[in-house]
Amino acid sequence: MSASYFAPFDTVRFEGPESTNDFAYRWYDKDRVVFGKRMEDYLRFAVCFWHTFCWPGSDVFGAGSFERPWLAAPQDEAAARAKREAALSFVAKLDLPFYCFHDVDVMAPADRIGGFRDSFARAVDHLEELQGRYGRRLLWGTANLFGHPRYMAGAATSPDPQVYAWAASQVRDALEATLRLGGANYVLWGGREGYDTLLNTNLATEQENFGRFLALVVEHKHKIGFTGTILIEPKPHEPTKHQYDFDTQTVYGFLKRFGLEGEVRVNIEANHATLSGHTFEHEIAMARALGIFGSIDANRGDPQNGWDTDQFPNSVEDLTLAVIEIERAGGFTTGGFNFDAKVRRQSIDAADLFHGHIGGVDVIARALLRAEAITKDGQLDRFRAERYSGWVGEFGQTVRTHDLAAIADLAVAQDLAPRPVSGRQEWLENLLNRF
Ligand code: XUL
Ligand code: CO
Repeated sequence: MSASYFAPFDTVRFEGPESTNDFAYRWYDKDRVVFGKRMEDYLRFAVCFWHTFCWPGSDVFGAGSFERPWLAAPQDEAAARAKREAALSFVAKLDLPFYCFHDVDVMAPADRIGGFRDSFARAVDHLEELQGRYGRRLLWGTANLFGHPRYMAGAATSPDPQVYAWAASQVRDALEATLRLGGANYVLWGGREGYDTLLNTNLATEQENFGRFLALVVEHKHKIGFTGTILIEPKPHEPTKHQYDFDTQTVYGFLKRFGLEGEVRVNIEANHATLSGHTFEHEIAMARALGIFGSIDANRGDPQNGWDTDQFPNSVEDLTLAVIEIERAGGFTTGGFNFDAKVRRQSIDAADLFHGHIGGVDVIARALLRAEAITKDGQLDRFRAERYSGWVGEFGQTVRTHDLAAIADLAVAQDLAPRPVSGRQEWLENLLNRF
């Protein structure tokens, strides 16, 4: 009942921009070499469990609209198995290399801690078998520390130490499962790590506990020999009014405070960036500047909506700016592009899952080709280098290495009158539009 859901569809292949086949890639040619790497190895695409196989098409006003066979009641071990089968078969049908999951996405639900661990362990055994059968890999694993009511006041920032301990159990198991499944990264997204009202919140205690939790996760990672990257996924709010991992710069300050800036990187999600008032490319550029760029959750928001719509990316223009920043950061090491995106509630067919992913893959592949052309052309980078060239000259070096009074004296002695220089924004925008 599971793998057969996608049986009517052929494996999606590259057919080029002239193809008339809706189920083909027009730009994603996995073997084509871009920036010195095969596209598949550069982009490292992943399909996520939660939106694509777990979410039933519900919203705050209405019930699930999708008829996925594995979501039909009851949600027992057989249903979880069927979901896992369907998921890995779908990733193979898309011919994408990776997938991502939360513990609760892949297992039959269980409320008591012992049953929860057993159910998750069965899921991991099965996933290991499926990875072999379908030739797919794990980009990252994570624990869901936000869905169950026990986490409504936070997990690592809960006022209740018993909740903290439950979270520790989930993270230990999810981290060890990620290691066993050969996962490249482990993600922490703190959806409930924040507060709804200061009236009931002790910020200082919550921050201390949050920092210590992260330090314990890093310690355990080393203890078990996990060599992948620990990633924090920033988001400013939703579901909590104020989330502590607000954006990349905030996360960096937090990592510095707990001495973890060399241990943890960021997983940047496009629509989390826009919700925090930044652009997607700003967050990538900031992560690069701070040396903590890790991975990407690809999606988009809606300019008229202030919440997380998690739509599939569809702007080559936006993605080009993002890929330019990724390339400037040296490309991915353990990270990749995970589609943290869902089809719309009215997109109820299996075909819609293909259209969503194929579109997202092609938009990013096309952006990659544009970014390469822009980078090869060189004018953009040359302009930027020229703009800062004063800092590599003799005067700039002097300013860099002297104290405030010495720099001030220099300005006075030379009777400085620096001339304003155009930032050429329109010219730069025109330049980009030529590609
Ligand atoms: C929520 C979100 C999560 C994380 C993983 O907005 O993006 O799905 O990616 O917990
Ligand atoms: Co995400």
